[in-house]
Amino acid sequence: MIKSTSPCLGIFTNKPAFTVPLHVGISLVEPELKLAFMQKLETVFEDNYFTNNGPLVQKLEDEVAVIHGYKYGIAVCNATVGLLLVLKVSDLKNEVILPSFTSPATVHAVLWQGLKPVFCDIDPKNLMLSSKDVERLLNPEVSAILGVDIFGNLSPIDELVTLAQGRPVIIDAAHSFACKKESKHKPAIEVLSFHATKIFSTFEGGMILTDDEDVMRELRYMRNYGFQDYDDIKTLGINAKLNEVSAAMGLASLDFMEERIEKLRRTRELYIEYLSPIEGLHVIDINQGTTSNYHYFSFLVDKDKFGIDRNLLLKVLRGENIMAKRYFYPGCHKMKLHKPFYRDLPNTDLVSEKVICLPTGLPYPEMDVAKICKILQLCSEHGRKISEWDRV
Ligand code: T4K
Repeated sequence: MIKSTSPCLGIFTNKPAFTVPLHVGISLVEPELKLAFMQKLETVFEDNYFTNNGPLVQKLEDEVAVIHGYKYGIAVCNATVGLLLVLKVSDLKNEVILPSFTSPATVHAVLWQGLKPVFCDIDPKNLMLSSKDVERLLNPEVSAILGVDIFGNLSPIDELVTLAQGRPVIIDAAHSFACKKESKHKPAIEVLSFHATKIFSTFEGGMILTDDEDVMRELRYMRNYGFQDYDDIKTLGINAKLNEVSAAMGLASLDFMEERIEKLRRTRELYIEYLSPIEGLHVIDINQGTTSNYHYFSFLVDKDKFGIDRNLLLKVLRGENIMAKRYFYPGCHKMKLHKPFYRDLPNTDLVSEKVICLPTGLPYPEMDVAKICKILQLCSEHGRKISEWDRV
């Protein structure tokens, strides 16, 4: 029953603001991109070459490595398996420091290698590993630092390399395709994700980036069952290859990246403009000096000032077909499987209880952002009414 005093929200009216769901992470595929992909697909069939280090995979590796300033790119079937190979090739022992505020994929790569994850807290301003906590956790058992670039921000690489004292610093760069920042040091290895929900997608896929020729060679054997030549196995391998259809999508997408990033930058600007008058919403900053890809737009919800908490806000937004996400909740240290590795992580807890990501790959950014922010405005004005609805 709709009461006349209820705000005009989907949870009361059963009429969502958007008829087609808006998803976090999914970028609208440009019609021209579809066409470019279909053309590349033709060449895959003409060549009759579908996988096993094909010509399109090789071209994609070269182009993505250049974008990120690395000598070598090693395309893989997804970032999780990419991380797994990287941890194996790095010959690590005992402990690896990593954030808990990440996808379980990062933690599971560590566990698959029989290593012990040591969960580190984050800086709540930019969600990157807290250098102070890394320093506290370093001990002779730690063999690597695994940083995670979150939401288009980049890990504090100079600080991490200095703290690591010769141990490899590996970066899970699943979120940071085409992000850049001036720095003195470079990670030993980075791993990008090309999942369908990423700014640059090959449907499923990923790429390992490195400057080390030996590591590159070893990784190429590892992703192909360990084969160094016909009938000659050099190392323990797996099937981690990227196929030519995925590579075709990647190559076609490269031409659209600049425009897509600019559209996302503008979308972020609009969100910030419309949300700034609303109390209790704290946008996660992009670090100064970082050129982001602006693919994720995230903020923290302060219930006392905003009127409702993050979880209730999620329900309201879903009632409008705005499929917002609470990346990453709970922190990995609070997941049942990871219980043996639990540590108190106050900043991670604070962020994962309050964080929310809004859709960014919008069909009509100017109109859609205004409409989404209007809903947030209504939430802040009618917190009590919405909480009553939730209690029933
Ligand atoms: N490291 C980090 C920091 C990561 O975030 C991830 C993955 C990894 C490593 C591992 O990368 P990969 O091994 O995947 O290469 C999604 C993605 O599946 C996952 O790749 C990603 N992180 C994570 C942050 O997001 P879910 O469980 O949130 O996806 P899902 O199915 O809920 O999709 C999100 C929204 O998009 C939904 O509203 C549905 C919609 N959607 C999804 C797909 C796949 C579509 O509209 N079309 C689609 O094709 O994990």
